[in-house]
Parts: sequence; C-alpha cells; structure tokens
Amino acid sequence: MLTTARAAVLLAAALVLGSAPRASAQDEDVDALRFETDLLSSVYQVFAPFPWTEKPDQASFVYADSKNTIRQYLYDGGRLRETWKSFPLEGAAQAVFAEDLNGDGRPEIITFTTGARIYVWETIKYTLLWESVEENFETISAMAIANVDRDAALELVVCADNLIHYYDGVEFFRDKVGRDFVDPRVILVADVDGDLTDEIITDDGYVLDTNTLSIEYAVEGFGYPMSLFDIDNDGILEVMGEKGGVIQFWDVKDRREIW
Ligand SMILES: [Ca+2]
Ligand SMILES: [Ca+2]
Ligand SMILES: [Ca+2]
Ligand SMILES: [Ca+2]
Repeated sequence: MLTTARAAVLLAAALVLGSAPRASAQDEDVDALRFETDLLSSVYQVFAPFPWTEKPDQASFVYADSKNTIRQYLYDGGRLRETWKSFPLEGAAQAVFAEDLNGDGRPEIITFTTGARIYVWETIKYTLLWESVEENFETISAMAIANVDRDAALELVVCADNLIHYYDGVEFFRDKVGRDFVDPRVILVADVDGDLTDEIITDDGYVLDTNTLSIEYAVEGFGYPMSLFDIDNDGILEVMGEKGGVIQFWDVKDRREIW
C-alpha cells in the first residue's frame, strides 16, 4: 500500500511538472494540484495537503517517504520544489497530517511511525514541538486529528497498544485513554448517527463514543481504505469501506449495511 501511495504521489507530481509552465495556465495548475492532493490524502495516509502558503497562487503538500523522512513540497511558478525535510525518524512514518493545532494560523506537521513514535513540528522555523519518547508504546497503528472534547482546541486521537488515547494538541499531555480493544489502520472522527456528537470510527469495525471512548456499534470490519460519504443524501454520513475488492456502505444510525 505504501509503495502504491508513493507511486501515486510521484504520478501526481509528474502530471503537474509535465504541464507547461505558462503564466496563463498557472492558476489552473495550482487548482489541479490542490485537487490531486485532496484526493490522494483521502486514500493514502502518508500524504497530506499543507493548507498554508505565502501567496494565493502557490500550493503545498507533505508526504512521508520510504527513508523515514517527512518532506514538504511547494508548487510555485509552475515548479514543484522541496522546501523542508525532517531528520531521520525512529521508524517509517505511517501517516502524516498538517493541521493548525495551536490556532496561530500556521499548520503543524504531525506524524507517527512504525517505531511507535509521534512527532510534531511547527512550520515557521520547523522546530520539533514534541517527540513522544516517554510514552513507551509497543505499537501505534492509527491516528486522527480532531476536536473530541469540550474545549475548542484539537486533540491527537491515537490508537496505541490497541487502545484509543487522546493527547492535548498544544501541551501534548495524555488526556484520556479508552478501555475497549481496537486494532485499526485508520481512524475517522465524525457524527455518523446524527446525534450532533462525533463518533470515532475504526476500519476494523468499531464506532466509539468520543466522550466515554466505549464501543457503541460493531461490525466485522468496515474495510480499508475507509472513508465517509452521505450516499443517501439524508445529511448523515455513511461509513464506506473496501472489503475483498467490494465497496460497502454502513448506515450507523440505523445499524445496518445498506449497499
Ligand atoms: Ca499552528
Ligand atoms: Ca478539544
Ligand atoms: Ca454522533
Ligand atoms: Ca446518509
């Protein structure tokens, strides 16, 4: 899957680079790159759009390469160039995120690795804000960045050693730990039953309450890749996952598979 992701990233970059850098085509190229990065990031976790650039006609993205490094690229004036590279990480990055955790208007870059480490950088001077050296996890399998509690700030929602952990997105202390065993490769956070509170959805088939962190609905796996999509247009997202080459949809509100 990672190899496919990297191939897709290179393909996207090649498509952009391949287009002639005519001044009149530049805005279209930037839009095309933004579209590609959004699409790729929805399927491949090692890839994320970077939602901040100095100028409006630029676009940027981050991705985790196969050499334990996070790289940031900037598309500017018809050219794609690398603007930042992390130091070698403890293990290969499994997912990368670019979200403004501290609300200062600039995204932070967040990743976790096969070495069960979490890293967070700010992106003005690219100072490392946190490396989770003291957590001593055996494994980290999935992560999401979301607001899962009463304060307005974002949390890191991490599945470490098969339990969901919340970390404060500014001070990085552990806020909460679940008790239910889960084993996801991807975590999504959204309101999938229409009660106006978000749930945590794991690709191994669980829907957890964001407040209690206990399982409120379970199926035998939603599939991977997994995403959310309102297929019946009733305003409530369905869970969509791939299993054995088949796309399936679940309506969590009605507790049934609908497709
Ligand atoms: Ca920030
Ligand atoms: Ca919060
Ligand atoms: Ca809900
Ligand atoms: Ca729906």
